[in-house]
Amino acid sequence: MSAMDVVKVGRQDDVAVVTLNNAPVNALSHAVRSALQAAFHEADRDDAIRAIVLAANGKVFCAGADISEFDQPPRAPLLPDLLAFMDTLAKPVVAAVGGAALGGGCELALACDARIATPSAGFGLPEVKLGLLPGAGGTQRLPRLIGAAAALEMMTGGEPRKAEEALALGIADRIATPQDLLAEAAALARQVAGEGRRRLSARGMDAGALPGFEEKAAVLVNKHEDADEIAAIIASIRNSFGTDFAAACREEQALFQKLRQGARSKALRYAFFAERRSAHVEGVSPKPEKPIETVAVIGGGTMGSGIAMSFANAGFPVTLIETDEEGAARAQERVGATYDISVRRGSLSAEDKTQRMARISFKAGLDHAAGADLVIEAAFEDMGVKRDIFGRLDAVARPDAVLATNTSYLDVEAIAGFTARPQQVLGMHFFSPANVMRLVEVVRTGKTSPEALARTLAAARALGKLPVVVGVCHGFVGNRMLARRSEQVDRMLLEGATPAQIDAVLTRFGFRMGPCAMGDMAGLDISWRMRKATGRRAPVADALCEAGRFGQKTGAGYYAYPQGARQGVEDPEALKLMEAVSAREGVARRILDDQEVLERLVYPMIDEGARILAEGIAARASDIDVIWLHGYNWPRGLGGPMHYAGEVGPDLIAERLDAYAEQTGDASLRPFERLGEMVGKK
Ligand code: 3H9
Repeated sequence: MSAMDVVKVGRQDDVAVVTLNNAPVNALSHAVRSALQAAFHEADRDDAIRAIVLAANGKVFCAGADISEFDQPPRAPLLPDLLAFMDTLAKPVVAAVGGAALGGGCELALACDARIATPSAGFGLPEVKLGLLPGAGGTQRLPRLIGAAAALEMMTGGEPRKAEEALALGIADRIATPQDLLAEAAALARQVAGEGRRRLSARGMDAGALPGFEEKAAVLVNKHEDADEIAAIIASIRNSFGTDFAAACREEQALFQKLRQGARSKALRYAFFAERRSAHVEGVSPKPEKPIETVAVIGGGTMGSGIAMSFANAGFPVTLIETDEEGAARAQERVGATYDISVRRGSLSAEDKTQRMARISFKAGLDHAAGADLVIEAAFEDMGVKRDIFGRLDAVARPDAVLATNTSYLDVEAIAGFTARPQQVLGMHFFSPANVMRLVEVVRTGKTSPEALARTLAAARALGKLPVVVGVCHGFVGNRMLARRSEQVDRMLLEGATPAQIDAVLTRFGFRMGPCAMGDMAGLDISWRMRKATGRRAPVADALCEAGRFGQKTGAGYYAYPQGARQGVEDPEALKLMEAVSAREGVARRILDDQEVLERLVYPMIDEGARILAEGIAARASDIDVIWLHGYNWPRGLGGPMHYAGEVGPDLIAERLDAYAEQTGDASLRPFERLGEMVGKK
């Protein structure tokens, strides 16, 4: 698209209409900024023009700065310069906002003299989610408009305000229907032309703008110690209390540039694009020919119920199938009880609960899957059970239905083989709790058809989930990498580390929970049973389970949980037990330093990620990162394991893994020979 096309200029009598036309989201690329400046300049010089309306084509008014330009050297006109130029115009500009005005897009609207919004429009400053502060005058103009405390909330929360709320706050001056938006904006522009411009830069901060700001700021500083962007937002808003608008804007830009160049914002921007990139699957259309409309879920346990709720929440009719009437009744109770928790917390109205429940039919017997476009099996994790279900489903389900399994570990290729339509079989690996977690690993076999995949991905996206396509292997991407970490947890406990040390290392790294506390919460017996079934060992975890220490639910695991406590405390008994296991296994105990603990937890996972990429189980390193960000709470400010590997350097990681393999005699630590090549694979 040429620079001329990204902004269109038209007229409504004596009002120039400047329209953003940069699909898909009207991001303010260099071309758009240049074209906007030229259009404003022209309109200002034209004697036949009294005022200007700034409008936009498409669903999004403007998504702000073009984030993909942040890794390149800045090119004039910069966005702050463009907005400063708008302040110099003789004629007023009114923003006609028919969709989301975000980040620089919101700042662009704030640089206008007034804003008219449609009911579905919104205003937001989400820069904080990218580790940034608004860098085009937002920290100066917004406090002048709505007060410092309200502006602080918007900038540090990052969530947009809907039109009605924006009107109440004073961000929007009026609401108009989409049909009347342009005409009303033009009328308001003419009115402002008669009254004189309403530039926020010319307005001082009045005393009413300040109350509540410092109290809110103090709370935020406490809560987000490590987030430089929060401190920068607070500092920059404080600058707005002075009268020198231009100097405060210069300071804001300096803070913005510093954050933009930092590792945290780089990782957060990477995560933003990684999430969107994962939606593009080679050979698979983003729009299926026949979208999924009806769903059946087999198995009303925790997973099945959560999956059914996800669909019901998004408006899909769902049939939740159990083996008998009692099972169906139990599932209904379970779903009702889960919704009740949300109602009690105030996050769901009783009316919404009723509506959602009404979308789920609780039935006994597989025959009830007959009408569904998509059937998801969430039954017991056992190949015999899957064989039976998929064999019978094949006879019952519509010929064009997609048949999915929610298995976490079993071979989806083999499950597809239980049907006469393997091209319509795939895995949908939801994460627990399925009604909350966004990640779904969508497992494609060698035979899965592009249309079956397209239908599944579109359905998952309709639920607000983040589906990532992966190939068939034990544990798929996430659990396969996790297994490498779990091996090292056990190994290091055997060598002398403590659960508290391991957990503290990972929480300092940025995880919300360490692996031992997590294991105790989930129950150690689940993986113990799985190890026994597959003939694998984890000497420390096995010994804990043999002693009846299954975690929180038994009052003891890696930690002790006295009197049903949810937070574990270090337990001398557990440590004694570990010492005994070390002696039995002939492993000399020593003190491991925290750096070794961290590297042995994280680097083997990265190594496994590289193997996964080399095998084509994941298409891109960034897909692996999306899985870890959304399925396992990898700290977002570190981008994901593969992004982190790029920052640390794969050569160093390989060197450290080699050194640990040498030191411990654990050959599983030897690095993959193509580690460096794979980490760089975009
Ligand atoms: C900023 O403004 C800084 C300023 O304060 C100061 C500057 C000096 N840039 O999300 P979608 C792409 S920082 C470049 O799937 P939706 C996206 O990658 C910015 N590209 O659509 C995707 O590409 P593809 C502050 C962008 O309808 C396509 O557009 N603003 C940008 O689900 C569609 O995106 C933000 O943080 C961008 N800014 O959601 C807002 N935005 O098709 C970021 C999107 O190749 N954007 N793309 O995969 C959003 O939150 C959502 O995109 C939005 C639409 C809600 C707008």
